[in-house]
Amino acid sequence: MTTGSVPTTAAAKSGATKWIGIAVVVVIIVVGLAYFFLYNPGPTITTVTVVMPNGVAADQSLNFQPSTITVVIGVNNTVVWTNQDTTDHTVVNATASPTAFGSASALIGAGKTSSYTFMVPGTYNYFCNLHPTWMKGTVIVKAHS
Ligand SMILES: [Cu+2]
Repeated sequence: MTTGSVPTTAAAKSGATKWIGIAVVVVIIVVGLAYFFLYNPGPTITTVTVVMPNGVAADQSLNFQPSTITVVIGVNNTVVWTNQDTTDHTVVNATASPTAFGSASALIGAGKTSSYTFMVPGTYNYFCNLHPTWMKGTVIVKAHS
């Protein structure tokens, strides 16, 4: 038994273990980054549905459902109004602010939809000009954080 050979072997084993550990960590990081950059699908933009419920043309207790929504640009800033009633309705921007949208002459027939994509942050009040006293809604548009 020679002095020095045992410590040298132990040091060699310790060094190999360390480098294997480092290699494993590097591989995990590289694979993780590759997965992130190759397969990250990016944000999924979804739509928000606002219903014009059945009976809203006559029943003044009904309204757009939900009557107030909050959307985020780049996330869910396309709003789809769905007419589930049996008669026409419209979506008209009440104040043309921050930007105008909708149309008093674009009737949304029974079973039809109309959509708008909001690109400017702000609070948009709108109404149905055929039933303006009780069909009133608000879309709050927020910038992406
Ligand atoms: Cu209406």
